[in-house]
Amino acid sequence: MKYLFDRRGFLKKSSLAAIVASLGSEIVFAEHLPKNYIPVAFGEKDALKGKNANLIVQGDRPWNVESPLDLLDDRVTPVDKMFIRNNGLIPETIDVKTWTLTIDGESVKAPKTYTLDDLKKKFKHYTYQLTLECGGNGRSGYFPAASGNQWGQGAVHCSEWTGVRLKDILADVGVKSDAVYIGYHGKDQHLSKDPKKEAISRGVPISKAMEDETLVAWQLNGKDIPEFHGFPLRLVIGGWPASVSGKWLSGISVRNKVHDGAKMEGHSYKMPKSPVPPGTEIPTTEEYYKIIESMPVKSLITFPKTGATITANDVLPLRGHAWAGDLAVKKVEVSIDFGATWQDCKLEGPVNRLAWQHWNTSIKFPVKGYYEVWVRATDTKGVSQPMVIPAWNPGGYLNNACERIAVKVG
Ligand SMILES: Nc1nc2c(c(=O)[nH]1)N[C@H]1C(S)=C(S)[C@@H](COP(=O)(O)O)O[C@H]1N2
Ligand SMILES: [Mo]
Repeated sequence: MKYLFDRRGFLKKSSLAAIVASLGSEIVFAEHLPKNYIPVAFGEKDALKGKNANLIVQGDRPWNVESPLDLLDDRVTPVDKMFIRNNGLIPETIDVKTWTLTIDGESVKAPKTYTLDDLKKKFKHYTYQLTLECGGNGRSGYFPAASGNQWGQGAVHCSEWTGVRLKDILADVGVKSDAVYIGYHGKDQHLSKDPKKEAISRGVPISKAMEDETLVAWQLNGKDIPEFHGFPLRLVIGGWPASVSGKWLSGISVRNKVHDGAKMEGHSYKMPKSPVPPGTEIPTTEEYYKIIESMPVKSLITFPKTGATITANDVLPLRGHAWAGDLAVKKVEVSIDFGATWQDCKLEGPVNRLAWQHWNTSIKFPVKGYYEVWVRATDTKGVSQPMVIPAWNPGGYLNNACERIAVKVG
């Protein structure tokens, strides 16, 4: 259907007859179609195709889709239940045969380009389960509302990624001693469709880039990465805001300064260095803000769903996951008395570093009535989740308050 659009992607009025032909029906009120308007039927592909019907749509341009917590019950998140966070529009055409990854930047000895085949043949393959949580997960808990997707707590997944280590690629390219940061480049388009603008181009310090678990991946849960999650190649970095895991990966720049790509500026993915009163804006300079690195400790109840009803004397099984950015979780507790007392849960170790951990317990309720179950995780440094919403911040990031569900015992 390419011929319907001009060079900048705008619909040509003259193509109305062609549109009608490909829609297979007349456009009623076509005379009211604004100039350059793209009918929804010709918009982006449907991100919900093949996805679980209960996902929550935050928006469709760009596509942002959240997982209700009970859908996150699997130990390894299946593709159909994974949240989607796009900043731009997915690439229109993807040719796996000609797809390349170019490593460049001030701090490489010489730029080098790899085909997908080169990557697969040249370097050892690794598979890791990695927790990717959007930095803005939980944003809807902040008041006054911070701008951005009003995520509940479902912008997180822990799936299994297969690829090669970024550090092996960087060793092959040759990195200079002044390297401090890497930044990724993806083939998705900016919402404006201006080819000079990137939708997002973020990165991490070179030390994080060089970790064993930092992958350049082509598989998700044992199959090709699906289109909306970055097909055919993706940078995957667990434990940090998922925005550093670049989808549709075509380039990595090794920088001699903090990467300055799209969404590294302003207060994007940054926290104030000291707390600010709710609703205030502060200058977006380094003096006031720091870039978010490792994500804070957090836990979810994925079974049962909030609102569960059980009969008196029944024992309620409870389970979920917990994670703590670069650290591990050492304790998960639940409370049924609004935080007055806590009971320890069974907690498994992670399958590998940076994978979420599973917890479970069962609870007997003393009498009939309304209860809330609260869950609280503590990381290996002894830091626990707050029971109330943590410090308000202009970007609405890092809300790791205890998750709570309602339970009725009747
Ligand atoms: N190229 C590219 N990579 C991207 C994004 C994007 O819009 N474009 N979104 C980022 C953000 S903000 C998040 S939270 C994760 C979401 O990953 P998912 O859609 O696979 O769940 O991808 C990150 N990588
Ligand atoms: Mo994100």
